[in-house]
Amino acid sequence: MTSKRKVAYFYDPDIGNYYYGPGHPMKPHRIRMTHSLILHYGLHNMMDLFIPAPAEAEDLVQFHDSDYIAFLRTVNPDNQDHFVKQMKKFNVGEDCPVFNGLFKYCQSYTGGSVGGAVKLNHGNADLVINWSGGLHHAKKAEASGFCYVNDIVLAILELLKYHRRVLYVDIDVHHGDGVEEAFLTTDRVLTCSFHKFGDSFFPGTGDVVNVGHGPGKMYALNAPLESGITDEAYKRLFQPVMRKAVEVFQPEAIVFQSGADSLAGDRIGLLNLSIVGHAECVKFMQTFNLPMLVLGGGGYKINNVARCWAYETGAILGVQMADQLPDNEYRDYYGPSFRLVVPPNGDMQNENTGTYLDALCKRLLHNLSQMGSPNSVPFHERPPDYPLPDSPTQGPGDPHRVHRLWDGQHHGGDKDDRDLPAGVLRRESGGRARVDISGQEGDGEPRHPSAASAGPTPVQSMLRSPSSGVPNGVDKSALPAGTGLPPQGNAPPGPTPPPPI
Ligand code: V1D
Ligand code: CA
Repeated sequence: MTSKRKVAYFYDPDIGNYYYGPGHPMKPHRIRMTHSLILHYGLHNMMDLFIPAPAEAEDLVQFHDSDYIAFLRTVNPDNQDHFVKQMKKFNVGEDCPVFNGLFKYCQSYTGGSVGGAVKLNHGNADLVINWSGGLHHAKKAEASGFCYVNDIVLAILELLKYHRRVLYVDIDVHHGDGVEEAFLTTDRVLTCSFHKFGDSFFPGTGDVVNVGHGPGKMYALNAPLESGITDEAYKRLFQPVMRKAVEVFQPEAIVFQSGADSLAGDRIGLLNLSIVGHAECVKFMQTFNLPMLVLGGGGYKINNVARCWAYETGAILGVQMADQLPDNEYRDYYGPSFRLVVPPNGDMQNENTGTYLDALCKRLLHNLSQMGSPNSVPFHERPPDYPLPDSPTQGPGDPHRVHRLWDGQHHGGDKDDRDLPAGVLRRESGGRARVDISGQEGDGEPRHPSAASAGPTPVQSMLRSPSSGVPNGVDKSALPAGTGLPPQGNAPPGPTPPPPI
């Protein structure tokens, strides 16, 4: 049943060239490795492939501060010494370094996520995958945890133009703090994060008692975990909580952050999930048959990240994949097993006791029961879409808009007799945009891009007054009418105390 859904996949052939620097755990090369497996398993034949259109500064300021975006656009490794004060202010440094092409990187991964949301909004896809997205820590005016621009917040804002309620699910080992914070006071987004919590584990937020504020109270759900959780234990918590979340919140779209640092053996994460257990989560969310955006996130053992996201692409498409990895240009990364599925660590202790997980599950189900039922207030007005090429908002003075297609450029590929969605360019077969499965030559080490970011162009602030009722950087004008004031849900008159944990 799930395999009949129309799946769109965003991939930028340049993404693997961005390089955070020596010793940094975040390696965009893992996205290229994932893509290579997807191609060599033949999964690309079952999806519509798109190159993301870069998100422009004016799009990024729908969430972020304009001076922060202007800084990201301007700073580069050669001039960063002139930006010492701003780097401190915007938390750019060790975790979030300045590297060549930084702004283009942000434009690319964000373009995939927002372009994916546009596709879902227009019914041009039922499910969209962007493995380069999912950078859940970025704040309104601050980089954090390897994340600069929060593509997830921007994609959810886009989905909210067409969908009353969006469910956000985050299985990265870290708390999805940037997304939670952005929507902390609205009842139109339910954020749910499962994460390792305690022992100063980054970012240190996401305790079970943090449930949201004001109209958004009970619309933030946090599942703090101890180290070593297994597939079986995770499933026992994840499935009932997500089933209940969908039942009471009645989302019209789902955004799923599939961070692969929750896998066993990750260089930073401390959980013990297998690829099969990880994929069970995305498959479970797919059973609700709602428009769904599937994003990447963390993941620092890059061969396992590529295995995991390729396996999940197959799972989404309903394909049973051979365990023997197909030959591919990154073969050397996958030895000695050369298998798709790697077992979890049998020696690792699951520090989450049955008693703890039962109490946590009960507490989360209780929190969800406090949400009240959503009402069905219709949309009165819808904010404009991102402009399409023939949009009247594209003046001659706006060169960025001329060739801009928000839902990406078609990769070409083998589907020569496919009906193309309206407004999507098709490139010539064998043309520049055709997928090159040969990958990069040489030793497989990421190349350092030389692309310099654009010059210092000030970004016009599109943010309205902060008294909008949707704080934390979310521009109320970007949300459909009624957001934030008053809440949509029919919350019960008074909360009942939660069960102990
Ligand atoms: F080990 C490192 C080497 C070089 C640079 C950074 C790191 C590193 C490892 N872990 N940085 C971290 C985490 N940072 C700290 C800092 C210490 N300071 C007080 C904070 O503990 C950040 C971990 C980020 C995880 C990102 C993510 O996996 O959640 C993610 N999701 O989507 C994209 C990334
Ligand atoms: Ca998480």
